[in-house]
Amino acid sequence: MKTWKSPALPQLPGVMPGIQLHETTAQRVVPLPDTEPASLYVCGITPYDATHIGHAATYVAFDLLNRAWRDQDRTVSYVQNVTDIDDPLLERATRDGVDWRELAISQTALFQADMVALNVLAPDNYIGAVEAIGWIVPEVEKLIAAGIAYPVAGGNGEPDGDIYFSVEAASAAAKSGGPDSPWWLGQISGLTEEEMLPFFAERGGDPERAGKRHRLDPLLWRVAREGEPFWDGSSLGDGRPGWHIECTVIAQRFLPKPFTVQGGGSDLVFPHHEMGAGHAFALEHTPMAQHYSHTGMVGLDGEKMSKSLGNLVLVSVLRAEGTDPAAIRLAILAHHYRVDWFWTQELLDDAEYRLERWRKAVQTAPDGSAKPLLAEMRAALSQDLDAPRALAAVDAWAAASIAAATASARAADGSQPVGGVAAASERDADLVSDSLEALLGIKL
Ligand code: 5CA
Ligand code: ZN
Repeated sequence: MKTWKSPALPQLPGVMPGIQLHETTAQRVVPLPDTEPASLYVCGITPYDATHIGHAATYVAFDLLNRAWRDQDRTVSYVQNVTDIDDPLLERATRDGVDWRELAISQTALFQADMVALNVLAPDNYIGAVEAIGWIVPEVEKLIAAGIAYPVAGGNGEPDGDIYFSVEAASAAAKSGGPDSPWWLGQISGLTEEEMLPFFAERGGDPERAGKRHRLDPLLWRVAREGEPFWDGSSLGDGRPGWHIECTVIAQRFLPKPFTVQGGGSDLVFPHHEMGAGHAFALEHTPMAQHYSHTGMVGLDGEKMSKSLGNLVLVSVLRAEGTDPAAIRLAILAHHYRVDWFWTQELLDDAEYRLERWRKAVQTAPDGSAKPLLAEMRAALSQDLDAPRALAAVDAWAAASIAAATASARAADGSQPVGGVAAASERDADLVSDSLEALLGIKL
């Protein structure tokens, strides 16, 4: 699928120090592996009702990582999917009486326009589930041949032949002699099976489906149903793929095995990233990713912002109302990516005020002030992408710049003695602008 266009980044003097990032499995902040290329897979949208502030916050968070890596002069390989066939998309299309393809195409286009407006760098490969079906089918066949996937008999209105992934067979196969990092159910999420069950049921799983070997076995291939779209599944029969296998196959096709960072919101830890890692290990005998990173959930009025609840603040609606997208980005960056937070109008007002102040301050950037600011921003971002700390450093710099400008204006009109005030410097102004653009994605 076509991806969007990224602007060239300004080159900054020096490089970002080694990046530390929280790791979900280890539950602590650790140094990121420095294998080349730096490779990133971030789970993309299911294209109905795109793009709410929660989505935007997740993509802005991993955009900070992308920018930090580029600031280290690393080669970055970034892949994102778009789940352009899945139950919730079909349900929405049916509810609204629209063609599911039209819905997916229009919402994907809207998402991409939002990403451009928010200055989120594009992935190198943007891949739809539908275009991946031809790659997924042979992988599911491979899992069946290995005894890790199995068909379920029909009944209760379900047809014969849906294919499921056996979490027990996969855990056993991985434990018996894989390399250092075998997968087992719970490796990524750290949850017990009892804790997994409600998440599994809530997030697309079917624990009660009759004929499964284990209640937590996830779907790999859903055979065609009356009135549902389907594709040729070769020996699997006509049908469509399950959710987790989509991301595993796309990631393994376009990125190293394992790749560096798997990203997404914390709602994806279980079952999506747990099962995706299980599929990856079963297929390739390597972990899916070296590092798992998850963002907090953004909410509205006390609840998680979600398409199913309908409590959404859409980026496209804010833009249509004339909101500066840089202010939306800045409102997001005011929160550490791992915390859960709630969107409010006040946050946007604060961000607009901050942006205005920075734009004013850069006109009188004091001589010699840019390099220390750049170092502070790099230090903050290299420590678990601490954007709020980077913003605080820019705020302090802006306050000093505005104070210096005020003092030199007073000196010029004779109301204050001359001396001790750094002159405004164009070189510093340029370096501050470039630093904000390259590291934070904020254009002054
Ligand atoms: N298509 C799947 C991933 S393969 C999916 O989860 N799509 S989504 O449209 O529901 O979400 C897209 C991305 O935004 C995911 O990474 C998800 O974890 C993240 N996300 C969804 N809701 C929120 C929220 N309220 N706050 C923060 N991130 C969110
Ligand atoms: Zn995914």
